[in-house]
Amino acid sequence: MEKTFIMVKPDGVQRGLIGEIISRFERKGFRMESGKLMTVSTELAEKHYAEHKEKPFFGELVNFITSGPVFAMVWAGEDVIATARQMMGKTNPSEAAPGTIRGDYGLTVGKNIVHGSDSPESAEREIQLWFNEEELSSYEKTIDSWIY
Ligand code: RTP
Ligand code: MG
Repeated sequence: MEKTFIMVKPDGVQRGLIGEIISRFERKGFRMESGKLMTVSTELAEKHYAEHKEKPFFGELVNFITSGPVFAMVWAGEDVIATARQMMGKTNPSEAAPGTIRGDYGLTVGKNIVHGSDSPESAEREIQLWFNEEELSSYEKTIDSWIY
């Protein structure tokens, strides 16, 4: 089953949107496999956003992501990487469609509420970077045997 790394960024945590974001992915039918509230070190932030190292906004990006707690998660499901990106909307909230997380709640490109891996390679890399082995649990939903 495909897996992706999703993170509620510091602005999403401060605005009380952790539950709302979890709800959207849950209701869609995806399965959360790991999740934790944590403060991000500069080292982790720089590794996570390494692809943007040369960009003019890199310093600002690292400062922002380390500015307060984030909620880091692993989600599983068929095509979850691309579907989660669709559900998040475009990077710049002013271009993100209504109905997407960034379209509904984002204000500026620097504070756009949520992160999601952009490819299978990124997902693999980011899950390994943010979670250790004991924190990663895969499970099957057994609800069909509980209700009818
Ligand atoms: P993310 O990695 O956070 O999920 O966002 P993304 O894939 O949609 O966008 P990406 O190109 O990877 O950019 C990473 C984050 O950098 C900030 N950014 N600022 N000031 C700017 O022009 C600018 N451009 C990008 C955004 O917060 C973006 O989420
Ligand atoms: Mg990105």
